Amino acid sequence: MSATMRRTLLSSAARLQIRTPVYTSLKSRPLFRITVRYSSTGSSDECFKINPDSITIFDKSYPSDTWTNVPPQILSALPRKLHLQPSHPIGILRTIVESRFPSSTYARHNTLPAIVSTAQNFDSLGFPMDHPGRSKTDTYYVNEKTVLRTHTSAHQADMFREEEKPGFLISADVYRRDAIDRSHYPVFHQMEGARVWDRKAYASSEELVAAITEDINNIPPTTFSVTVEDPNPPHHAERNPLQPTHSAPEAEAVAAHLKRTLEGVVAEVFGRARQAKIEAGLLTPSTTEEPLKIRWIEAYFPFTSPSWELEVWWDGQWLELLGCGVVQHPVLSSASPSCESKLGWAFGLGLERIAMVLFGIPDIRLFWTRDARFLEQFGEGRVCWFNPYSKYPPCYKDVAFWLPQATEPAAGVSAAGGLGEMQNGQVFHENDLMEIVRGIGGDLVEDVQLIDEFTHPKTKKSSKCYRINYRSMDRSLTNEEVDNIQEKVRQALEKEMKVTLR
Ligand code: FA5
Ligand code: MG
Repeated sequence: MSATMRRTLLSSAARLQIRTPVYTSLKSRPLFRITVRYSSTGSSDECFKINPDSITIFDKSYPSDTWTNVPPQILSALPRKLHLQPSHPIGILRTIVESRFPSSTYARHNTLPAIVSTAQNFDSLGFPMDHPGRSKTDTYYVNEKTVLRTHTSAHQADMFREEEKPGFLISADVYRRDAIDRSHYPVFHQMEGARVWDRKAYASSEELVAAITEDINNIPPTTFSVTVEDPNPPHHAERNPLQPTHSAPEAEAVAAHLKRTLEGVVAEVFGRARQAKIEAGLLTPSTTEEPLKIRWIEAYFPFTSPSWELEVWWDGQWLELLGCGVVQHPVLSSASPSCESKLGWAFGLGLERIAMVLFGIPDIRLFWTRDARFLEQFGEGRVCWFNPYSKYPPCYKDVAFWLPQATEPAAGVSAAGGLGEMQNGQVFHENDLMEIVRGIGGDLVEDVQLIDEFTHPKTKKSSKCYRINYRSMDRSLTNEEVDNIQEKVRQALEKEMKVTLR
């Protein structure tokens, strides 16, 4: 293969590794803007209506503008609230996590509205203006100042301001434009937790540290054992710095409380998962004698420092469960003057990823099915191993195209207005392709993978080939039906993304 011709065949494992987490990367990407217009309006039983100049959602009207990019099928998910259904795997898991947090200390918030301001979702948390998470390619905008929350952290500042208890727990649906595969869906559920201490209640920093350390004893014990790897120092001047407002012993005490709390959550959840596997005959009881293995790794979030991610060793690989850290003092002090004297921790965990291993659910789309064969397998307060009712045959179709040539971005579009990958003067953002495929194929799309890309040595034009894998959760698809969808996808890619089909 010549040096000028770049041709890569990417396995799905490699694709997973190259994807960067939304809120941990700060890489800057060149300007790119795409406008996808959706003409459909919600049917009469929908909670929304898309009008020419506005969107009405739950009877509230939002003027639309050049930022508006939220499509009807995403708005349709707003009333589902899987985390509030007591017999749904997401609701069952939410309740298990809650059981680790005494309600006397941690207030519960499970019905906060999904439509938030950019101030709540980004500004209150100290996201820089050029953070990729603000981009239209990553976030669903109702309009310039209004988004579907991309994480439960959007409510942190409000909770710090309003909540009288020293801690809170939130569970909620969150929305992100993202890849399509078995573990990514544009709507998923998160739980946010936080705990603060007020310096004013203590005579000295030593007393504060002693009180936080004493509180570790109040964390409820678990019957399941875990081994914890925590190879890094509790903070590091460059990689994971202390905040200027915290002494080392203060930050270390807060971090220890945070880590012991979350280790308890993981021990409980994965201990129950093992039991369910034994009951299903998938594990021998002797395996339970090996403790679960979890590890802490250093991370970055704009709203915590130091920060970590927690991973669990499961089925032969490390699985990322959550992000957390010591709350950035400006998040507290800007929330309210009464929070100026406080310090504490926060975490955010993804419920789907955990529920998939807890219940043995092989595909993230299953959480959204209304098929009784799925729903009837689960009961309130019970963890059981999912018994697949059937697996229908997959059908894949490839689409190959040349990328469009770059055009000047429209005047007045900020750097956050659309970020794309620039290749030899051609622009392309994969999430826009994912969104088009999802908009047409809906839940019939199992995954979409880049299988081939190269740059022509003479023209320098770049080509990409994506494989779209179609499979229904509930029935067999006909070839004709899939051909039909694929043709619509091809037309939409040509029209909306200005690619040249090959
Ligand atoms: C956040 O969303 C931060 N708000 C977490 C946080 C809260 C950090 C408080 C510090 C303090 P992140 O983007 O990594 O971080 O997502 C958190 C978790 O959500 C991930 O660990 C993962 O379990 C889950 N998650 C993220 N993206 C998806 C997705 N597309 N589908 C399913 N689960 C996802
Ligand atoms: Mg992450």
